[in-house]
Amino acid sequence: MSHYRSNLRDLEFNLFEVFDLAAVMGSAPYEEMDADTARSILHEVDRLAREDLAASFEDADRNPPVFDPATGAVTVPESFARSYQAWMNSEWFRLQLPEGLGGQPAPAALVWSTAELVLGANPAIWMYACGPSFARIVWQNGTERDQRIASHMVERHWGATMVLTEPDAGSDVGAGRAKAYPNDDGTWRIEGVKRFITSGGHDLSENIMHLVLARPVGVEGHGGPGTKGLSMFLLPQHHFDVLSGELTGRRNGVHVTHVEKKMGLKVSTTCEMTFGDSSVGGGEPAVGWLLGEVHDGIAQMFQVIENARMMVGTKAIATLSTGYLNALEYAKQRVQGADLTMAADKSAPRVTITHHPDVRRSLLTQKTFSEALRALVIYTATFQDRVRVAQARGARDETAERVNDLLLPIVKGYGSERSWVLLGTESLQTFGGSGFLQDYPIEQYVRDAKIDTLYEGTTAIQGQDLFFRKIVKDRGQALSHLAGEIQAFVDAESGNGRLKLERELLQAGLDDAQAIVGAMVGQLMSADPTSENGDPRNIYKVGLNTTRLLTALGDVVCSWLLLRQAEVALTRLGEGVSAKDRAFYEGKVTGAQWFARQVLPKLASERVIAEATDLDVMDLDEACL
Ligand code: ST9
Repeated sequence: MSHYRSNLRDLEFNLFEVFDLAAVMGSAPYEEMDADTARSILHEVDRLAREDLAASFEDADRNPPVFDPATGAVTVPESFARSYQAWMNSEWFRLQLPEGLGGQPAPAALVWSTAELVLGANPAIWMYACGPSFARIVWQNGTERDQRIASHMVERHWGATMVLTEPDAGSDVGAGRAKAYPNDDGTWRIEGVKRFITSGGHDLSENIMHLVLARPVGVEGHGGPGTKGLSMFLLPQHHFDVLSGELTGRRNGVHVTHVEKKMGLKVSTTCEMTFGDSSVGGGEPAVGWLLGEVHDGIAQMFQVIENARMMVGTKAIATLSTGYLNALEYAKQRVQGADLTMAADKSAPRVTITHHPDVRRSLLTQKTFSEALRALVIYTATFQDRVRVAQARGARDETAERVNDLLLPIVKGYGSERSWVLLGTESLQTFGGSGFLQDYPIEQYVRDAKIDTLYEGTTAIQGQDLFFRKIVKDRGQALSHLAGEIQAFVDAESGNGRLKLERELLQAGLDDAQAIVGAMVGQLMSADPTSENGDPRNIYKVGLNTTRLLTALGDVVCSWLLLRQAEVALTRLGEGVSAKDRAFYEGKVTGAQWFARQVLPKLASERVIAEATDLDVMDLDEACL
């Protein structure tokens, strides 16, 4: 049996019992999908994930890819290559693609559920396999030529990368210095060095398409400072015939010049890439095509980033979930100590650690956070589906667009923080000292999960994005919608009275989170120098609270989603169910109650802290730090 423990039952519960996936299937753009097909896809991907994909998880960590500095070649371990090819050969990646690009469109909620299975089994597979989803962005934004290129990317299983980061431009993408020079034939020549490029080099596909941000030079009115001066270019690793997709045998001047040595996720190559340097490789120029218009670069790259942020949040929860299920399995068979009620009796029978209150606390904490975060991912995906269903009708669902935007930093920022911390402090801890050993997968989970709080925008960036862009710039529209949904749940009197206390706790949690938003808006307004007593430094008060807000809103939304699940579970229990289902649904009700009672009361103190924010920390001399 592999390391991976999936939770198909909970995925199906979310998709079919809570969020009614069936409602979006059977009509455009998901005409070909129905509930039976969706279930069989999930089961098939689950089997593939637990068996073929998970098989190389450990080996690929112990024997990471090898980089040859003399040739720039990167070789991934054979075991991993087999798992990767099993995924690509299954062709399930077509579920993410529109029909025009050879896809078999499936609802986003289903796609992200399959993503959870792959990411939980062996996360780097999903990341190396992102060529088709990047092709989708090329296809959406490109000319006829670019659409042909996108089609080659899909049909020939090419890899792809997102190339933004530079040694001095990490969170601050607008500080990037890579330059783009126009050639006479309409192509562009790129020069510069990029860093932290995921999947930049490997031997898993015949070609890799790099989506590169660079600043055009020598073109009047273009290439100004900041992110808005960046354009997006398509640069293949190997040149190819645009009509047929066949490689021409010529190398492009895009070279891996270093592969990082990392704490975790070791099989995923993180590369330094050098573009168009005459002293590197064969000294070839790095030549590519501009995608769309010259000023579109950052907006286009954010289409990739939004998917990637959703992917990171899904990866985080996938790892937490398998961490929890591994810990649960261990706890159920690990005998240690006597029951606490008999602790004084040294001859009392020894019991499994599931009998100990602190282990129960830990297991329920792991269970409820992993199930809440799964619900958060799928709930967010339902808004992506609303957007696509409207588009298929030739319309726009602006509310769904806004709410999806609002939820993305929570999925990514809150999801990754909660998962990484719980994996380290609760899942690993359940194993006692054994958790520290390589005999169990948990230590690798912890190492592999840490990156989720870092790449694709750190937690600090997610907090800022949430407040400044998704709440202030949005004028609170998405937040009001979400708060309205939660309020409606609080006000409804279903759940046969069993969730009464939890509804009250949810009301208090919602009030606290909204009060934190209110305090921050007040701090922002008091930073306006044109207002009476306005002091620009008060913006620091906002900055001191953005991560707090991210966490507080995450807690409220997650608690609400668990309570929604509990309400469904209570209905099912009332209808009469099998013993196995009874345990599942009872677990849902008790879990939701536990989460509301353990997590929500803490928001009152977060509110007090946010409201009392002053500038002492910012006034402190650096020497005192
Ligand atoms: C990295 C790689 O970390 C990690 C692993 C990659 C794995 C790849 C695999 C991916 C798989 C994907 C799977 C897909 C599956 C698909 C399934 C489908 C069902 N939202 O605020 P301003 C735009 S790579 C949207 O002034 P600054 C917007 O155009 C490195 N757009 O920012 C805006 O213009 P406007 C990752 C946004 O001060 C413009 O930017 N690096 C958003 O200039 C300027 O905005 C990072 O993530 C948004 N949230 O720049 C960078 N925000 O306002 C982190 C901005 O007119 N840094 N735009 O609309 C940041 O995010 C910074 O805040 C900054 C600041 C760069 C945006």
